[in-house]
Amino acid sequence: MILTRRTLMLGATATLAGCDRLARNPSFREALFSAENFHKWAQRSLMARDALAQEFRADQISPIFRANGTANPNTPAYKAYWRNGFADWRLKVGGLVARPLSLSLSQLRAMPHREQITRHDCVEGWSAIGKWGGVPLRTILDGAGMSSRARYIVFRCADDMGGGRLYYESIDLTDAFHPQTILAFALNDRPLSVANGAPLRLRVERQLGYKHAKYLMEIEVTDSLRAIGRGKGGFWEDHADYDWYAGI
Ligand SMILES: Nc1nc2c(c(=O)[nH]1)N[C@H]1C(S)=C(S)[C@@H](COP(=O)(O)O)O[C@H]1N2
Ligand SMILES: [Mo]
Repeated sequence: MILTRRTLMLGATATLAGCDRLARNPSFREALFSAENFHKWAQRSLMARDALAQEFRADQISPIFRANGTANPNTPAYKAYWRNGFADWRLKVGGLVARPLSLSLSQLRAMPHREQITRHDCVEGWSAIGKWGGVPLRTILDGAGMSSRARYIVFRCADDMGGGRLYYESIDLTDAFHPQTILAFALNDRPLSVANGAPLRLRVERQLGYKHAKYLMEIEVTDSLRAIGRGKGGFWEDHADYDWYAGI
């Protein structure tokens, strides 16, 4: 609930006070921040979704960037990748694209990249500041050539959340093209550790921690989230009613 108020207060204007009241109602809230309806609300609310997240100074970096959720996928497939330094790992990019891609870590590292010192906010109530290095998601999507039907980017991960259900998340094209949305392979000038999502994880700086998919395996460009998991666009959205839009 606090989360939703924060989202509304930071993202919108005083004219949304009535909306804020409504947003405390759980079923209205679920509708408002679902993938299906969020864009309609955002368009009407003058919400500046292209604004940059705050960046910090190097001396503000947290001494330890704690790990949350999966800290090691520990599957036979992931262990095999890890054992040889992720040399055989590939990021697949597919779905509604002209040119499906399969990118190695060294190919990703050779692309133009970006560094940013940002604060990660987890819904469970902790934050950490870290310096991330990686390739803008936009560069990858431009390389693959998205169809004009594209509406969402789905991220599929290597970790099993139980019963063979792998972690997944999704964002819309506004966040996909945001300049601070990167596929990060470095944290605090070191290769990403297993705990923090090696070899590659999403940083989507205008949203809460659970949107930042770790252990990336596959990116799928799609026009609908209906066929992904249970249809709400992410593992926690499907299994714990988290909002699909988790703006901060
Ligand atoms: N694949 C995967 N990505 C994930 C998670 C996870 O369990 N698996 N947890 C999420 C949550 S809730 C948070 S807060 C961040 C934690 O990132 P960190 O471990 O680098 O702190 O990763 C997010 N991405
Ligand atoms: Mo989180």
